[in-house]
Amino acid sequence: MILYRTTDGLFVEQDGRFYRVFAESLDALVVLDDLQGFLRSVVDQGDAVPHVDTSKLLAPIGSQEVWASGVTYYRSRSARMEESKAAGGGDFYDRVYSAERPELFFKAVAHKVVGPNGKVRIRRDATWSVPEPELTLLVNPSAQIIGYTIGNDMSSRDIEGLNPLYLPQAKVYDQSCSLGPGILIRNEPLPSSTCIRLDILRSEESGFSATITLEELKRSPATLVEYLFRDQSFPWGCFLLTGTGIVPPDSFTLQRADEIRITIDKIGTLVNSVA
Ligand code: DO4
Ligand code: MG
Repeated sequence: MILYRTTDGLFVEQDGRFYRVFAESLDALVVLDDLQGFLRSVVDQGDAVPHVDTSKLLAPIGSQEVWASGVTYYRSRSARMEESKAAGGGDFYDRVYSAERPELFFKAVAHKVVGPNGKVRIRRDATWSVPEPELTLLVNPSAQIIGYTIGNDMSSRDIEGLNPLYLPQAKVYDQSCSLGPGILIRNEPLPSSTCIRLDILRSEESGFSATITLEELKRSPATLVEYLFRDQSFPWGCFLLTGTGIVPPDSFTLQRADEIRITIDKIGTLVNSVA
């Protein structure tokens, strides 16, 4: 089942049919003890609506904070070691990749998040920007993973590479994160064969494409969530991006009007352009 938020309200999709979800907000659903069971009853009891206007999709977020994990794939470790080598920061990335404690950082609140077909931004003071396509967990206030969506952790690699302490500036700014198109509501983990695909189109032609599977994710989603909830509460739940395993070559930087398409099996495709 996939939950969508639109300007016309909330809808759940099952087997290609859409059902209206009568709930005050996404927040009211995330705090339920059994969201999957609740939505199943909506599908079982409700009449399907004839049509949902996908041009009205919104980012599937309410009052949740968005957090992100770092250096959870070998490719991210190597790319970051290289970009921060001159600044003497390279060793940090190898150490965090091998450490027991993961890297977790604050990424966004709703007003910095862009939805499906919206425009993500590159910083005006950055010269080297990339999208980071990441499986994203929806976690309820009891620290249970209740859903999965697609996240784009937009990153300014030149700023991050200057000094690891500049990470918040490289990562957190207006329109630096996108989420969507909907949330796959699922209590069970996703299979390790789950594929994440990134396509970047420039002038409607392929600029960069790559895929990776969850088999290469070094830490389990459950472990990432366990660390995030240590000494920290989330009354409305939270989103947690699980890190990127795809990094374009160093010669690549995003440009205005590029189109970013991120596809994850069972969830869908998140499409954004660059403002
Ligand atoms: O350590 C810097 C950020 C890492 C990150 O965002 C990632 O690996 O996805
Ligand atoms: Mg990232």
